[in-house]
Amino acid sequence: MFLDTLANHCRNQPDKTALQFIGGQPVTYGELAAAVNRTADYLLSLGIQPGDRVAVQLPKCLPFIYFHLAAVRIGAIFLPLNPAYPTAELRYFLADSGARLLIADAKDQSKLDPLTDNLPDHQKTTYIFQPQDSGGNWIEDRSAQRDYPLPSDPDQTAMMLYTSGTTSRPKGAEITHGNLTANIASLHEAWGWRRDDVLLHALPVFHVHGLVVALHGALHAGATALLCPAFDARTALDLLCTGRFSVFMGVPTMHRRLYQLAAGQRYDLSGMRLMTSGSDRLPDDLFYGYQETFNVTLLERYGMTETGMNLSNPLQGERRVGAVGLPLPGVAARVVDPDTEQPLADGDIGEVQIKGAHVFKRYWRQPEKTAAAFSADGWLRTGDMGLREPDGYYTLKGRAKDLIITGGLNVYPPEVELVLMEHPSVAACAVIGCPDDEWGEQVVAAIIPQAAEPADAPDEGEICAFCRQQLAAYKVPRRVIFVDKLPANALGKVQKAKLRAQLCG
Ligand code: MCA
Repeated sequence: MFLDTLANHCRNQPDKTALQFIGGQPVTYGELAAAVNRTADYLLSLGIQPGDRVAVQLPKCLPFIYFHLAAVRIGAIFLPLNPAYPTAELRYFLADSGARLLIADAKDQSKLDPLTDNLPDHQKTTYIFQPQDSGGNWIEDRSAQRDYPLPSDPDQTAMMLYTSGTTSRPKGAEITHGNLTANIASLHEAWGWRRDDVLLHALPVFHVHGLVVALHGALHAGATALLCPAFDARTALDLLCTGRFSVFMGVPTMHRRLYQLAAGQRYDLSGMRLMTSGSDRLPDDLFYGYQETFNVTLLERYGMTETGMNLSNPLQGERRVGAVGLPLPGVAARVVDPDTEQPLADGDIGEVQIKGAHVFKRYWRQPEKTAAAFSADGWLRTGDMGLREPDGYYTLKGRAKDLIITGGLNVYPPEVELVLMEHPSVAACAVIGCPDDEWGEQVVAAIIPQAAEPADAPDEGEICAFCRQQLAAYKVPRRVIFVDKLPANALGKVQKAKLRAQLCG
């Protein structure tokens, strides 16, 4: 399993650098093992048991990685939380997961203490002072020597990641040790990970993309990851130009910013072994622009939180513009008629469905939603529409579900609509995604105001401020448009395609 492979690297190459934050000290594989052991010792001293949920809301930093690896290696369930979540969202995740422990940034203590006081399952919050420091107040005096048995049941849940739904509050997708291992082994093979790879890691670590695909990928290979605390295009481009790196992974918004920064100048990054793009569709102009500007053909791939990676353009062979590639090793894919779930002929558009050892176990305490996610014969319904070319390449063609992707992050319109409807001046609303060059899509709200008098109508700033109290900033509408009516079908359901045609312009 992934943890065994990592443990072997820690034993066999203790002096090799595993991780290094920009401007920070290198952490060797041996030091990583010791820090993770000490952190595991700390978690055990708090009474954390296998199966307990350990929530971590920290910026991208070494303590985040130590707590992640320590929690999974003692058999607890690691729950990463976006630091951008406001208290209202955080309360939901902690209460729903029944997290026993929260690891948080000490700067948030005054905000978090009153929240966690009222959570029945919550036992303790550990505050980390200066997360960017490599040391840690929680590991002083802890043993680095104890040898903990690694979880051996592939069906045991290792992590839980919340994904939103079209009709309900976010659900915790349970990812098992077996899922992690299957996914990382498959990517290792497909992308030819090497021990001498050096990854420039600029993604957030609270998603599958940054945590599993990028970070686990490098650690599983026994390679080195240099981490940026946040993505900054200038820093990333300067680093990529040093020639020190062989692998970089990003979302289209990051690639767009790098491309725009180059502003027509040529930079030869062809020494990079692998530059990938994912989490949202890679626009054609960016694919070609990258080739011209950086002498690099981006490798586009397709995944989701519930599965990790499913499809990928090949490392060797054609990286096809607009396509998400071929099924990864160990992954089965098909395209079906969304109504009958009968497989379709090549070239016909239908729902993409996935099967394999990488597919998640279930939604936390949601048997009905879990059952609804799978077909009768066990295929995962991705909700993404697409087609298969006769030579096996898949191309995505929109979504069956109501979803916006902005900057590589998923926003479910119903979640934003529910918040908007709580505002006293909103009579009705609909949230859509409008195309945007930088972000892929932008969140836009169409609102029918309550007020009969124009003077009483709400203003855009007030609506956005209201949303900001309850939603992470990336979910807050970038534009609010007041309308007299919303296009609806005979059943009164808002026709979002029509609304997009009217408002996106
Ligand atoms: C930040 N903002 C955003 C986003 N990110 N708004 C919409 N969409 C976003 N994705 C807000 C900020 O809160 C801020 O709001 C304003 O935009 C400007 O922030 P800025 O500093 O420009 O943004 P940034 O911090 O540079 O972030 C942009 C980013 C980031 C680097 C593209 O969003 C990012 O790291 N995206 C990657 C997401 C990712 O890893 N996705 C994988 C999940 P204000 O000014 O109002 O405060 S999907 C996944 O894992 C599956 C498995 C897969 O296939 O990969």
